[in-house]
Amino acid sequence: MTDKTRPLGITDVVLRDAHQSLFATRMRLDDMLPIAEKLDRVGFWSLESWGGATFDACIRYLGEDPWERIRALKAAMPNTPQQMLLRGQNLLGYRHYADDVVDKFVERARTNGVDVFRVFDAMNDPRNLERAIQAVRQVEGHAQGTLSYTVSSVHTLDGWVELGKTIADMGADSLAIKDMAGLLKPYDAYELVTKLKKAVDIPIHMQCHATTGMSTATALKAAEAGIDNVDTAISSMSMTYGHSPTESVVAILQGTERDTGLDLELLEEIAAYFREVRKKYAAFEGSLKGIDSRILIAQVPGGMLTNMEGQLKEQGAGDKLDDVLQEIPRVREDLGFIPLVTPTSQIVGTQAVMNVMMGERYKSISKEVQALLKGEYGAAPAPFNEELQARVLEGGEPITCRPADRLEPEVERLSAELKEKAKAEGIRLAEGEREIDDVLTYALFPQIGLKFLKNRDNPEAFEPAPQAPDTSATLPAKAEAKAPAVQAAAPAGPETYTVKVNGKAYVVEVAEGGEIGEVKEQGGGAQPAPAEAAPS
Ligand code: PYR
Repeated sequence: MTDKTRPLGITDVVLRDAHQSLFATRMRLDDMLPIAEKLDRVGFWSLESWGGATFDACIRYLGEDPWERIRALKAAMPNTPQQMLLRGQNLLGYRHYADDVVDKFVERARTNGVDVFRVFDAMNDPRNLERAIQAVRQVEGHAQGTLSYTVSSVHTLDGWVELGKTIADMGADSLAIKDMAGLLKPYDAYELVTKLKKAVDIPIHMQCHATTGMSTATALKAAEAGIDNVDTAISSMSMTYGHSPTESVVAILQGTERDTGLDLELLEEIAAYFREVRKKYAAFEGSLKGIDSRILIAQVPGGMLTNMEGQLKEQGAGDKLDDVLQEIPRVREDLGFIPLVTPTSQIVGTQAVMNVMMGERYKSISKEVQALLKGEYGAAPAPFNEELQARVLEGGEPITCRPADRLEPEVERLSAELKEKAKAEGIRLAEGEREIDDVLTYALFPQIGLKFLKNRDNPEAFEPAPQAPDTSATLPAKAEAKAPAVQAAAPAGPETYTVKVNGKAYVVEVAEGGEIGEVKEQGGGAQPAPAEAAPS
């Protein structure tokens, strides 16, 4: 049913996808909690605050327990539904997990504070969404099924509507259009939302990335078509690789039938807070300043482009970017026009880089592309390149069932395995009902999960917390002389600065007297490795 006179609902993504997209998922809980009370007062339909790459970033880089994070956020914002992004059968990792892991993970996420679960699959294979959607319903969460929007010769408006119907028939409470590369054009969104609203009777949500510059216009046309809810990010954490600014969408709709009713002044207070917080994370920011029109042609998510630029530069092949951009659509076609989103964006991107760097297409085929061609990730929107698939199958048969049907239950085995390792290595696991949370951390990320559990109380094992920039360091000598109080309060010994060169962050020690001391690469680079925390 289409009701074009209801207020448009807003999901603000500042606590998850905004910093995942803008500064490699590095925002810490300590920078979220001080503003939680204000965020909770806004009246957002939901706040996206967990999932996606945040779990990985917490345990890999920040030394923060992701379970503790969601508990703290839920407690600090009791009036606002907390939303997470769940990669269907991949949960928050990069492979398919057995159904019992999916069930347990969803149950524990719900218990720890998640209300709304946005569930997507990188192949758009509905069989990969089914179990997670059922699991969310089982624990009385809001199950939002997702269309991972992409553009190709096999993707049609009718096809999207059919997929939407399939997801609604699975029992989803709402349906999200997830436009991770910012490819959904405003007038196409109008048509898509109009058709979906006629075809399904669950609310429609939408997230568009701003990278191509179309997202706010797309939100507006979707609102005109009667969409129920859109994602935005508070203005100081919006645009480029991220999303449309919340305040702009709120202001555009003020006084119209879709007026969100949100308070711009309160939103501005929140924006002011994040304007300062963001400065601390400058070392992790990508280089994009405005709009990347290359994405309109290459049709890849913005984060993927930055990762690839970084990868190529590290290999001294920065000049090969254009070749790789031409290769990506060809690899994607060979793999059945799959959407590009975690983990398929990394899989396609890496193979495209390999094809270009080796000077020959598929001279070597990555393990992940082989798995994909064997059907281990599910069905693609179009047939795979037959020759390539035959080469990988070596006479064998492809998998045509739901991939997780081939997986044995894993929770008990992993639980026993972790306890044994914990005993052998003197790791203290969480007690009582929370012990299973540690098992799930280990289940999703066996190596870095174990390393995290081992070092949970040892911040030294992780990236140092970012500091607010020391603005006094940039003042000329004359101004320094005017600020003796600051000077007197400054700690003795060397000052440290973060300097960014070619997308990598370096921590530079400057001794008293201005002598440059030790130079260390910070956190292994400013951009996440492709198999890790790529922005959506
Ligand atoms: C993620 O899977 O992390 C996305 O943001 C799509």
